Amino acid sequence: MNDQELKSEYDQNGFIVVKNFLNNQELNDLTSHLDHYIREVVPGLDKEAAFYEDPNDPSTLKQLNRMSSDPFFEKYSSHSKWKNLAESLIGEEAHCEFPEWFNKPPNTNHPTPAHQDNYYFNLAPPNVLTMWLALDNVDDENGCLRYVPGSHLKGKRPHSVGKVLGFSQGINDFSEEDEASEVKTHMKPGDLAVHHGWTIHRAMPNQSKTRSRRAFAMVYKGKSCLRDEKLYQEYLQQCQDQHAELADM
Ligand SMILES: O=C(O)CCC(=O)C(=O)O
Repeated sequence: MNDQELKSEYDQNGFIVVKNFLNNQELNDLTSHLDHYIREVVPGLDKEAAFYEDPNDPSTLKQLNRMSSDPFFEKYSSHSKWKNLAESLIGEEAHCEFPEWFNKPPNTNHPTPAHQDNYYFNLAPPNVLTMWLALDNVDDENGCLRYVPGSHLKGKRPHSVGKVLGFSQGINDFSEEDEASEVKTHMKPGDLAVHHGWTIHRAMPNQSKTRSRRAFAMVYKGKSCLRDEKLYQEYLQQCQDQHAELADM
């Protein structure tokens, strides 16, 4: 598919999947830097930047936020292959503040609640998207992403604070109708899913005993996006409250 066809699918469904977005060499380059970062840098990060399923077990690392403190990843966020696709889909100049990394380690039981990313970002106009690159084979068993097609055209849905660290809020009126229309994205390492800031998505827990479900992600925001500071500060407060509550459990 060319960029125009991808954009037309993105505009209609609110998400696209690009098979083999990275070739083997590009993927190896990225994964070797990720391995190095996880081995050398992550052990020294504070608990806002690295989330563990079990804080006493490093093998349960599940999420890395704000990876731009590392020179490789700071530069990677303006990688032309990613930025060009993001700008073509958004329709204007866009930039990424920091890369992120998501995992569902084997033998863990955390779902990704149904949510809309722009509920967290609070940007208007909502010219924002998330690019999510599979680093493992991703399928029903290990918790593939599930999208509600067209949901980006229907605006914001109500969310409430939940108990999944890293996903402070989930949609509280997720319906049977939403579930019936969901599309599951089965992916291979190097495949890319891209979703709009209002697209409803979620993922089931990883039910595999042996396979992880790792992904590298970058959020691109259009030049014209402005953040609603009041709503954003409320969101940050809710994250802090959730962290305090989970620490007490
Ligand atoms: O990796 C996941 O399960 C969720 C990722 C996600 O919600 C996102 O990148 O917007």
